[in-house]
Amino acid sequence: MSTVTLDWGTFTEARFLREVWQRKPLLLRQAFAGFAPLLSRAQLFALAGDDDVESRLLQREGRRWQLDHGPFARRQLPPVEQRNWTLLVQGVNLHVDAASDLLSQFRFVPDARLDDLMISWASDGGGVGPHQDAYDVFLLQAAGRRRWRIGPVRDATLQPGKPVKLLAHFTPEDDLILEPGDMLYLPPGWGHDGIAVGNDCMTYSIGFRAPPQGELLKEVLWQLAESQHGGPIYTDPPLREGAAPALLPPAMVKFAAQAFAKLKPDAALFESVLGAYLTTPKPQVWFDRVEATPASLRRACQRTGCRLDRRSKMLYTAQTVFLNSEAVSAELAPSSLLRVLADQHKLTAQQVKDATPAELTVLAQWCAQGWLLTGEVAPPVATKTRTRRG
Ligand SMILES: [Mn+2]
Repeated sequence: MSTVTLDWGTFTEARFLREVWQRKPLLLRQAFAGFAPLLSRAQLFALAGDDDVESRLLQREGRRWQLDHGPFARRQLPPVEQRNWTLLVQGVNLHVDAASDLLSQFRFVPDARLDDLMISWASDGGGVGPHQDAYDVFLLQAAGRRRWRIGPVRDATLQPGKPVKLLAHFTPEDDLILEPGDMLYLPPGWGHDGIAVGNDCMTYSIGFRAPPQGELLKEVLWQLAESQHGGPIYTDPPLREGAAPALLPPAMVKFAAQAFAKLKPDAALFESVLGAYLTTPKPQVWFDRVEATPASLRRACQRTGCRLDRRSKMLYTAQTVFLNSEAVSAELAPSSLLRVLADQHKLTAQQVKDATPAELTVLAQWCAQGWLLTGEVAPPVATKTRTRRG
């Protein structure tokens, strides 16, 4: 567990949510007083060398920017003394328990909004340039110092020909230097430009994604289209001799429009689509199956309780419970125990002992899939089967 906890100072969480969240930036000096980086520079660089980890390297020389995508062997990264480069490592919370624990301090925001913890390391002068994101973000200074210039974006024109999206006409309104433990909150679309002041600058970005409406629509439409799969096939109306061969038949256009008109989405469909979509594990996540009998996993859960793997995603609605893109069976949909697991990320041994047989069965199944962990060391016959989702 990270021992340093978020200190709102003169603010309170309630006041932050009421006055600041999604409205305006806020600098919290010493929000994490005494914060120590969760990973050393060497550990972070090693993580960027891992196939399962998403990382980017951005180097600047004057007005020239170069972007490369990881994984990076150590020798592929510039020397740390070289100025003006930064390494960005995404999804650190998927790989490091302490990072996952840090995110748990931000659960005053719904889990459905949480994206990840990104760690950026920068040499003196390093940064990603002036830009805006479709994210609410907390920028926690973990080591070294960073100068942030921030301001509303009045002109979203981008600099042409750059490998990253850089604002062409950014006019900052505030100029701040963050020291270790300081944290800056920015609402979506707020312009920002962070530059390392001195070497060994590490910034933790805790990002909350605001999904674009079109993206959610795409998921719903996809699901609806799948449900129409195997519908009628197109047949030609009576064809006439001498018709123009390249003309797209209006009957075919009408046929497609009819399929669309037949779609009848209801509220339950939106819930089930969003529940599955928003609990889909990140693309680079693979769970290791646990080779143990259901009975032994049930006993282990009862003895030690259980907790969600840090990569698992769990949400619920009034109707049902979702884990890693799957909804539970109708029998388990009303389970309050599974909702406790979703909110607490763990169940005590006593809570598991009070579980119904159906609840206990599904907990053991999730343990076998590697989605849920017992307090016991994994059985010795661990496994070669890797499954993305069960
Ligand atoms: Mn940003």
